[in-house]
Amino acid sequence: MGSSDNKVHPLEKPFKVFVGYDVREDLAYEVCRHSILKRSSIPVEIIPIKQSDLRSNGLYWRERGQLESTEFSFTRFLTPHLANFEGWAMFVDCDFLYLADIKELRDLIDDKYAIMCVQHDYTPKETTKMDGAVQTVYPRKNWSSMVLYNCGHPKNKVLTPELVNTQTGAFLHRFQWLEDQEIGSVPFVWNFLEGHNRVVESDPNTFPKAIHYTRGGPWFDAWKNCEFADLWLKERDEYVEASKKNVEN
Ligand SMILES: [Mn+2]
Repeated sequence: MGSSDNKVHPLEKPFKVFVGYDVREDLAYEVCRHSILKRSSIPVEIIPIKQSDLRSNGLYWRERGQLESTEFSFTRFLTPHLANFEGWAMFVDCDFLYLADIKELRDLIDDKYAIMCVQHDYTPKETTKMDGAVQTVYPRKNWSSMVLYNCGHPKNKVLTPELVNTQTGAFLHRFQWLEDQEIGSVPFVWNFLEGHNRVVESDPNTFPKAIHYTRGGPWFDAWKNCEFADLWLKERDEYVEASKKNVEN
């Protein structure tokens, strides 16, 4: 048990992963969670961001707007606050399926940045998403769906509940509290947009490490045959099996 080995250190603080939770997508959340924990070689703490809890705790009070397609459209920006403005923490939508070890993503972290994310250059074809909610088009679309937050970075101190409850969607989703050079880049395979990004068989650097079913995933009837639906359904079956065992034991 030398200090030079790669084993998990017993005192290593868990990597905090906040997952956007929506009551309409409970199963998506559970499968996303399962996919992270199953493959992780580091301690991870998964925390669902539930709007109803935040409302009862007095951290969230803004009225729901017409353009919010999920319950976590704005609450995601409370991630640094929820992590006590300490260390790095991740936010991710619930409509992700992880295929790789989250340690690989954590190892990309660079303290010189305030946040890091996949910097998609992307205009969606659909005008509606999921169960008919309006799809809006804006710069930096989808950047905020998976973000590594340097919670202790001085620039992120502005992300108080007061600001998150009052600022516009454009300000928050475009990270307008930051300068461009304070936003680090992560390879697109960590936020691989189903229906948009493509696998090139000859190039392993294009194989998804985290699939984002951004148009809606197989937990919705309309998307049960989408690309990579088989991978999500397999993971769901594993999750269901595992949760049955947990009940029995
Ligand atoms: Mn999403």
